[in-house]
Amino acid sequence: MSVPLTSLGLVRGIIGYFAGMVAGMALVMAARVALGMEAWNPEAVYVGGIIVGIIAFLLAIGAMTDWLKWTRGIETPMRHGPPSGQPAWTRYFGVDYNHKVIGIQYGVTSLLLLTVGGTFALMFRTELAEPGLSFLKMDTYNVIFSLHGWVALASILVGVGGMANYLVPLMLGAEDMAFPRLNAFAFWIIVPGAITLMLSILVGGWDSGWTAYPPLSLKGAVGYQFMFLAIFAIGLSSILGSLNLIATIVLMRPKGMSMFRMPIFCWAVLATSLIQLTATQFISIDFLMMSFERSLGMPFFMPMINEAGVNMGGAPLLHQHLFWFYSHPAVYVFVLPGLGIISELLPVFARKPLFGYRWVALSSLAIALVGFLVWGHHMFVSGYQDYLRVAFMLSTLLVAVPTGVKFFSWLGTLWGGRLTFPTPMLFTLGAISVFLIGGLSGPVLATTTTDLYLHDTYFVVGHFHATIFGGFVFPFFAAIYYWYPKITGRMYNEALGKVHFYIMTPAFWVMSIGQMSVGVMGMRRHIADYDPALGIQTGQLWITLAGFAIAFSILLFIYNMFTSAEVGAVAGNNPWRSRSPEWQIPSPVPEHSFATPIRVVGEPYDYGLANSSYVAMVGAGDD
Ligand code: HEM
Ligand SMILES: [Cu+2]
Repeated sequence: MSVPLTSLGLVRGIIGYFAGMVAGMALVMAARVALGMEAWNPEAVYVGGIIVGIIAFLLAIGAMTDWLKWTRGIETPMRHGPPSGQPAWTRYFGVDYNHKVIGIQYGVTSLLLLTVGGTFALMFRTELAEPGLSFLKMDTYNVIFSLHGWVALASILVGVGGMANYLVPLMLGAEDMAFPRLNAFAFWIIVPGAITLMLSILVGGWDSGWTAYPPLSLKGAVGYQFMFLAIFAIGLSSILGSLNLIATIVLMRPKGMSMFRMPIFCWAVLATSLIQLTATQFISIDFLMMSFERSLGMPFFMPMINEAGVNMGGAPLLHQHLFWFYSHPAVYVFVLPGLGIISELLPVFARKPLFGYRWVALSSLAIALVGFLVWGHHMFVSGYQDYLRVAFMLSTLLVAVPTGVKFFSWLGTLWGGRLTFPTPMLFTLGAISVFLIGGLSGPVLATTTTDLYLHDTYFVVGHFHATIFGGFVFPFFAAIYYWYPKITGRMYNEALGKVHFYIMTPAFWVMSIGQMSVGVMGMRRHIADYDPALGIQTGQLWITLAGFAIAFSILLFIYNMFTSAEVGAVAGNNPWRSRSPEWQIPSPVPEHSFATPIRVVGEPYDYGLANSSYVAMVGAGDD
């Protein structure tokens, strides 16, 4: 069936975005002329364009249509299924309220961003493979590594949203999220955000790295405005999405599912959402203030010392505090859901109960809480008061306790289990190994004395790539392989999955341990070149080669996902013999997931216990 392009919401949204951008720019220019100012001022004019562009995208795609109807008293019945008269695939390219569709939209967007962010990485890693500047100019290098940072982080946030949206309602036996329209809105605002982020390249880019420290971020090209507002849009998505998830988890559990009988992934999502709901405001307001300082001349961050020596302006350190008050807790947003996936999958593939369920559940909350007390460990060299260093060092080291709880639980679950090793299990074990490398490098950085040397070196780069790959990327792949049969009804190609794993995991070890080593030997982060005298060429080359190997293995994964959807063996309802609700219904999951309500009648992870079950389907005539 041929589908006119404009019947796809996404196409209408993109047209709306650019039309809105032009209109917004014209509006600001007209206002400036009316106020007697020169019409063209890139800072102000682009800001107007971006804001109107993002709103126009959402209007054009229809993400606010129902709400606007409500303001006029018009009823809007819930839509189900693909748009009438169109093939089923089109629903993925427009506003759809079904959480499973939205989950896939998030997931695919995440993989797209991962590919784009990864491509940037391969570009600057090629530059770093040998000393001297080979093909990038210094300015371009800065723009590319900066973009790599935020695009990759956006990919993670979106991937987290994908797992949570797809899985949480299914794990609760619920038909959908608490607020389906808000759910669609929270997804679709990411798209104009991501477009805005990419457009920054056309106007000079931005070159500070994702942390955007002033004064550089206040002085650089107008591309900064695109980044600030893009992150604001994506942040709004985080806030709205997390609100929705909290409401769903708290209010929509089935009969018999007390909090301590939820699938453990739901605990991870709850903790994550609490962070997102409360911390995201700080980076949002911070980036908005940056934007205002640049476009309206409000001095929040740039000091202005007058003749009397008095600062009439702002404080650059204020940005660091606001930024890290979000961005430290945010690192747990990146990893808690993935750690939840690890805890979710291990019992299935070990055929044993999850060791210390309650402790694992509470450790997620504890990590979320302590995560708010440690932001100053990013600022040991910022020049703040000495006593703060001690406080932040100690609070940071405290994080090891709840994280350790998770590790012990994983080991306890594996101990004496009847283990099998299909691809999802391999990625789960790979995740633990990688997260361990990252986790162990944390306390080295958290100790002020060592951090004074290691700050801003490649050691930090190695640290956070290992935590993020162990806490998100590996578990994300585990999750995709694991739920692939549930989503598509077919099995992925196991041999290809294993090849993906056996290339990516050792390559990753080489990459992150290599990054840490060259860091200790003196390689600075964020720098396009290095002195051959450091003796790190071999290390740099290995890191680059490992990066390419990882990228290659991910291409295999994408190929596997595409082809297996057509030719994979039919999976059946429950190929992994899981006890979780989503595996008790057909694959692929029908439009209205559960034909009858479910009731929880036992513990979630009593694998290997005779005659125990977790959920029962409530048939007609039951209570
Ligand atoms: C849980 C997973 C973790 C993630 C996802 C993570 C992520 C990150 C990221 C992204 C950065 C770099 C920020 C930047 O761009 O400057 C970083 C730096 C840092 N991390 Fe972690 N981290 C994790 C665990 C830990 C742990 C367990 C500790 C300590 C016990 C720790 C201590 C630090 C310190 C002190 C820095 C600052 C280093 C510096 O810039 O000098 N991290 N981490
Ligand atoms: Cu931190």
